[in-house]
Amino acid sequence: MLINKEELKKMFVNNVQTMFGKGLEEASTNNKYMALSRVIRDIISKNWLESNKRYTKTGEKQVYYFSMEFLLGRLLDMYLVNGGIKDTCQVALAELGIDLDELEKQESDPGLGNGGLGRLAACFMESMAAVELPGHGCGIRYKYGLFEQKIVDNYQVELPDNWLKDGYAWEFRKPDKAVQVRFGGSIREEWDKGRTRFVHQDYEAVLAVPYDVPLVGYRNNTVNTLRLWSAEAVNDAFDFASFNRGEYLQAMGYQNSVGQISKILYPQDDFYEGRVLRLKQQYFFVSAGLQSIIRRYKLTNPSMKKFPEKVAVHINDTHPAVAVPELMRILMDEEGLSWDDAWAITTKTISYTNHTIMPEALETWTIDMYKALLPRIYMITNEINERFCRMLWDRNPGNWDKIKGMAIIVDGMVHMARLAVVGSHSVNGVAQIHTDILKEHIMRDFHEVYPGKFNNKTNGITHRRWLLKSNPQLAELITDCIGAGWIKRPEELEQFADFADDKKVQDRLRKIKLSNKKILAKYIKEHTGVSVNIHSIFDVHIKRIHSYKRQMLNIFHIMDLYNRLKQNPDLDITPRTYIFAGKAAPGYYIAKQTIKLINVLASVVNKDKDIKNKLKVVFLENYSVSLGEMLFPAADVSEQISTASKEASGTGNMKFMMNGAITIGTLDGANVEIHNAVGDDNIFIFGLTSKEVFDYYLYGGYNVWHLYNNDIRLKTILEQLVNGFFPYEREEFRAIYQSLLSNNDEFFVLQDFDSYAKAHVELDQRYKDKEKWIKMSIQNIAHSGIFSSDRTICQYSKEIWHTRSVDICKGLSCSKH
Ligand code: 26Q
Repeated sequence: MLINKEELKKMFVNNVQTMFGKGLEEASTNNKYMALSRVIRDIISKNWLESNKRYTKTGEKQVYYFSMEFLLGRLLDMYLVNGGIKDTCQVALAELGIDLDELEKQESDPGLGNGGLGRLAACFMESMAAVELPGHGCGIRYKYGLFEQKIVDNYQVELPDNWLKDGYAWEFRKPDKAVQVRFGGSIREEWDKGRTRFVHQDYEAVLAVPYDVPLVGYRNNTVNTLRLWSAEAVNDAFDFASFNRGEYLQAMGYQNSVGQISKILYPQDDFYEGRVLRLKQQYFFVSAGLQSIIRRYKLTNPSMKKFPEKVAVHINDTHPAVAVPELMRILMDEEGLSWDDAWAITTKTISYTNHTIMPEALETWTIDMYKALLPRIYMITNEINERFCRMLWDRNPGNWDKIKGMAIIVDGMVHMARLAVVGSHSVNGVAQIHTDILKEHIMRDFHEVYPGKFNNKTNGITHRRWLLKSNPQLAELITDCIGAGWIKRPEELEQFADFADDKKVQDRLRKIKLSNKKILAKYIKEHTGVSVNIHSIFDVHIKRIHSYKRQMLNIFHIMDLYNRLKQNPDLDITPRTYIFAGKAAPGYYIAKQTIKLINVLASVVNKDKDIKNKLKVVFLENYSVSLGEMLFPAADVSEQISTASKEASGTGNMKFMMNGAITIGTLDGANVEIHNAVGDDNIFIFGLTSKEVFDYYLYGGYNVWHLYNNDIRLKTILEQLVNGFFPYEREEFRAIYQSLLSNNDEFFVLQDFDSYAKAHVELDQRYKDKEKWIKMSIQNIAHSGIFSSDRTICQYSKEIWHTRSVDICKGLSCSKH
């Protein structure tokens, strides 16, 4: 993006005047932020227009990434960095006596996602623009994003996330591009020129209005689009005559119910509840998205034949899986295609990523609900199911059990993952081990039928947000060593390994880490009142709170350390600061109790003089993208300790590694690949393998009481949960105690405790060798390039979407990856 300093100043001051009627002196920080964002918005729109024109002119294949969640993070700084105008902007503002950092903090951090899946979508958007791929997002403009978390009396309290209250600087409302989405009613069949026509009647129409957010590529001219749909009332959606007859309440009821659709993001992740509003949200944005894609396609293409050559639709988990029957509906009912032609186009167009193997996350809808809300979509889904089951029958005549286990509609339920597999040409997992588990366990039967559909695409993160933007000092050090090529070609980070033995580089890296820890320590003091020692090990565990992610294992280990320090205050350990952050789903009792336990434990440990400040525990409230940007650069240790086989990939693990933290983790998700990348010496691996976990589930043989009775550390810790050890109600943590002991410790917390504790001892010893540690840190950074989402996106592009492979992808798709 091109702008010089003086021009920028002029536009900025002018905006302050015209937008707020104020001079610079009177303008508030927020006024100034709004004025600056207007300048940037204007600059971006020029390139945006150009990109769209280019796409139309060249007619190249477009990718549409459908996702219920986009966890974008703040955008101003990314726009400046990617646009190459950050320095200009910083200097221009400084000359006006304004600190850019202060303005940037004014931006709300839109929480339109729960966690990994939503953040992955946002990283993908950034990378697609960076590698000049015509890739756009399609999602929902929730009025309220993921709740704001407050800790009150040690407990999580949820507050609404009103991110739009001051207006959002980066969205462009496009009312002329609105489309209608229809719910309910019934289907009438009519004969028309020798074929059946399906007429949807008595439906309720909703207007889907798009809000577009520009996605700016790194120092190129690409600006892609994230289109978020908002639900509004259609003026003529109900009969005004009946309104006049006094059915005022009914009319108002309609207005209200429409508003609900895009009002709130469901706050569960990896847990499914069959709520009709959720299905409504799904169909709402999928239908609106597909209608607008087809409208655009038809501007330059006379027939639907070439649709799969021009359009790829990717569905982020099964949440947008109604895209399969919806595309069929549009192709058949609106474009007049036959079933077979429509089916060929649909399956060639759609591809699907699976993000979880947790059975409780799999989406299924009751037939009654699905049919009542989406009558035509139900008919089509039913037909897809019948044809699929017939095919299965031909392959396995008489094998009802097998067919039942695979049918899309069975026992009164519609299975969305099965619909997604059958209706797409590609199914991918998000890390090698996860894809293997899909193929061998969860989707084994499907893999047998469609072996060619299954493939792996290990997740990635955008190194421009998670390193260049959030750790500018480290970025500068790397650039000083290996040049700036890594920003466009992250595989070049590898060259940083050549500096592992360089004393000056080691020293600079140490200082950078310390300075990032200082910033975090200040934040911790301000937000929790706890003073932490910046020379202690910053051991960070940040992610959604979930039993399978095993925050409990970390807590138990801290409790054991505390118990040992109480017995022997001179115990030779490096001082540690344990930092937690993460949200629990509001209805997930054990997860909320886990947060409470961390906070209660923190209150015991932090004020105990006996342990001589060797241990501190903090829980930071309201984990978000912005908080993550402060935490990853300040971490020494990255906790990635899920029960093996349960974490599909994880992406926080990659953010830590890229910022030089050392992983302590199980062989789960992408930890396996991180381990391969850095080697045994640069990571601490412990615990059961996924095979061992599966074997326990299959053959039994695990008895939690055995461990309870034979390991005094575990017995002590567990009893401390219920014996009044914590200065809280004695029975407060009974549920956690029970969940472990009565359910035979479903996630093997006790089983992995000993090897986890040993890994920590090893880690502690290694940390004492300052030089060894910093070398490990350099190795981690240097090998993090393959975890850039640029690499991931290039693989999707080449192997799934078959979109133009641009130059920049060349180095990234080498056989090594
Ligand atoms: C489904 C139905 C109803 C309500 C909510 C949901 C729902 C919402 C969000 C189900 C799942 C999610 C999110 C899942 C998720 O974030 N999975 C994570 O995806 C990451 C990106 O691939 C992986 O790195 C993580 O391992 C995986 O847990």
